[in-house]
Amino acid sequence: AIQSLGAGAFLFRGAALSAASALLQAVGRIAQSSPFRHMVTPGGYRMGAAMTSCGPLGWVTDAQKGYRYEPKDPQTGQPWPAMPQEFLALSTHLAEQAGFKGFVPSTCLINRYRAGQQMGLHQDKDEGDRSAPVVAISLGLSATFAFGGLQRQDPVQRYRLHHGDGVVWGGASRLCYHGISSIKDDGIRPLGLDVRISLTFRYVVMV
Ligand code: MD3
Ligand code: FE
Repeated sequence: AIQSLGAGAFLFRGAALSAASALLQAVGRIAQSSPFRHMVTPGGYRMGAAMTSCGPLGWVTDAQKGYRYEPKDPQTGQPWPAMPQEFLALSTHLAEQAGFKGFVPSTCLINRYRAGQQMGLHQDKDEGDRSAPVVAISLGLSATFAFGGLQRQDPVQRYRLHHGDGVVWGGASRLCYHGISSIKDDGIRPLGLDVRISLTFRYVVMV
């Protein structure tokens, strides 16, 4: 079932359910090479979600240089782990179903939230090319996703995202403010996970 969340935004309930355990195994392998870490914003705040990346580029931030994409993991000095084939296949497939043909992500940013962690309202605008959508897959604990407008003060709509759900954000939704409310561990732990993992796929052009 595909649900429209607004211009260019689509929710695919359960789209990653059958692939979920393979995706999580791949996340485990990626994290062995490039571990999850809490990065620091340009303003000096430690981020709540722990992050890692795979693919040709990875999103990083630190207090010195701020938000950017890097071809190597600054923590290991090595290139990011390769994008697993099943990541590529699923993200390209979901993008196509949402009307974005030929989506090939440059990176998958992997966010890991423990209970009590959140991600404040923000825009994703470090990617250079904003005609490509962002594709996101939720695994593990459920989350409440807040989806606003082009201005921070615009009203938000809230959606629950569950294990296996996929979302595509393109077109007019691409630059909308969004965030994740504090994660609750309600005891419903798909595949035994006591964390939420989100896979966010982006196409990045370095200028
Ligand atoms: C809507 N991650 O990594 S994924 C992020 O669940 C991020 O970890 C959240 O926001 C998470 O930047 C939300 C869904 C998502 C991702 C990108 C978007 C929604 C978006 C870009 C534009 C609009
Ligand atoms: Fe975001």
